[in-house]
Amino acid sequence: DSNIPVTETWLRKHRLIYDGATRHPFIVSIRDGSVDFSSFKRWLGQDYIFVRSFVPFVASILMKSWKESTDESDMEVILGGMASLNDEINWFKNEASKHHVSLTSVVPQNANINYCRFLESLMSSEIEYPVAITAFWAIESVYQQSFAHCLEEGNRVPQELKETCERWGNEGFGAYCDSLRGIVDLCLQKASAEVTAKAEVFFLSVVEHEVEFWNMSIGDA
Ligand code: HMH
Repeated sequence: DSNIPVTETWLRKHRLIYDGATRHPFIVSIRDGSVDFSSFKRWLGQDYIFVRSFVPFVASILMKSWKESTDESDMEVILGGMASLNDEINWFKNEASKHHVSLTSVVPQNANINYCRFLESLMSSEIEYPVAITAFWAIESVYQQSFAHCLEEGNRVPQELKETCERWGNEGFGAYCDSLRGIVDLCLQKASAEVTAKAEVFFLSVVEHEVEFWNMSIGDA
């Protein structure tokens, strides 16, 4: 049915894989309060490195939207994402000092290196805008859904981790992810079957990288 948005068909088709990322044992442990704080600190240091690579990736999408998008408002959504990354970097620095994590001495782990390399491959001018924006949406929405899950009714998130969950689980971030999803669906409505198939492959790659990233955080990779 062509009335069903592409992202909806993917989420139905790949539900189990997707839930593997948004309901990962690390996330479940934050939600139920059993989280190991050394895992949280490891995640914090590694994610700071990731976010630093994420900035140029988002910049590359901004460039692609300027060149390839047919909708002017795309740029504003992406620009808003960049602005929140600026806050995010400061938040990481502040959070790291609270938890006595030295960000300058964090050594990137394999899962992180691989994920950053993947981001870099997506910055190539050969990657079409619909494909890149699909990956961008998937990256943001896995975090949004993971941390929103932590905040659901009956959670036992430790006080020290509430702010982290709020950062990605808040309603504003949810609305931003919905905007990205809308852009993806519109782009893919107009895209060729080939580009759409490629976007689906990258969507799945993002989900796999996210699972590996959580695995690394719990020290299981
Ligand atoms: C690994 N995925 C990872 N880190 C993040 N900060 C996000 C997604 C969302 O910005």
